Amino acid sequence: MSNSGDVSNAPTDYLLKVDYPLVVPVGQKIRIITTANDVIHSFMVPAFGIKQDAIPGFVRDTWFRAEKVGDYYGQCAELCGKEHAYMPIHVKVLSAQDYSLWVQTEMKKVAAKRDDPSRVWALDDLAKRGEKVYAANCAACHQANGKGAGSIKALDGSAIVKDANHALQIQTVLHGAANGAMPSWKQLSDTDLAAVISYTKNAWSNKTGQLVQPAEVVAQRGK
Ligand code: HEC
Ligand SMILES: [Cu+2]
Repeated sequence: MSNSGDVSNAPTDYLLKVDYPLVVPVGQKIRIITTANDVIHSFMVPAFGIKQDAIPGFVRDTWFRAEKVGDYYGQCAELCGKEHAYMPIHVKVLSAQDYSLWVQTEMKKVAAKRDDPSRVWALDDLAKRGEKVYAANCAACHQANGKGAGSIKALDGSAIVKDANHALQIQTVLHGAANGAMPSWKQLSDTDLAAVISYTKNAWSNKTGQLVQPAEVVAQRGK
């Protein structure tokens, strides 16, 4: 093929496809919370008129309400490094009915993977699992070294994390804090929550030896 510069046959979603799009219901106000763990990025979706910097050490928010179902694309809008061209954003807007179907399907997938919350764990096994939960969900804000940044509080040395009374930490992780700047994690399983809490209680300089079993998380959910 000649290099004529003709792009009329190029796919319209070139470099815009992602593995897991952001799925939202149509007509609802959606709040986006941004931060970053390396350099400044920017969350931009032109069709919704939103562009919000994602800044290490800061938690920022923006919102949109999609008026029509469909697939919408955006890209990182801050020149952030050599991979800048490969930070696509894909928002999939579904009707209320399709959205609740999607939620049900995802909940079933999660439930299928869920462990028995009455299992009693040894600290080593639970903390090992918690390290993975931490890397996947918490490190973007609190950093791999637990030091946080700016308004994102450090977990290394935190009085709440080291407290021998586990209730406050479990409640903080379940319900979030600071008006959502620390998000609620109640969608994680009891075992994953017990694991990540036990991990933070023993990682870095927090060598408390404390262990939080999934049953404690179950009990705190009801409070
Ligand atoms: C979007 C950023 C973000 C993510 C992701 C996040 N946190 Fe936080 N977290 C915060 C912020 C901001 C605070 C401080 C809230 C405040 O000002 O009280 C905080 C506070 C906390 C605290 C209280 C610390 C203290 O000493 O007051 C705990 C415990 C905590 N987070 C645990 C977690 C765990 C566990 C995860 C992962 C499952 C997690 N966080 C994911 C932003 C985040
Ligand atoms: Cu970027």
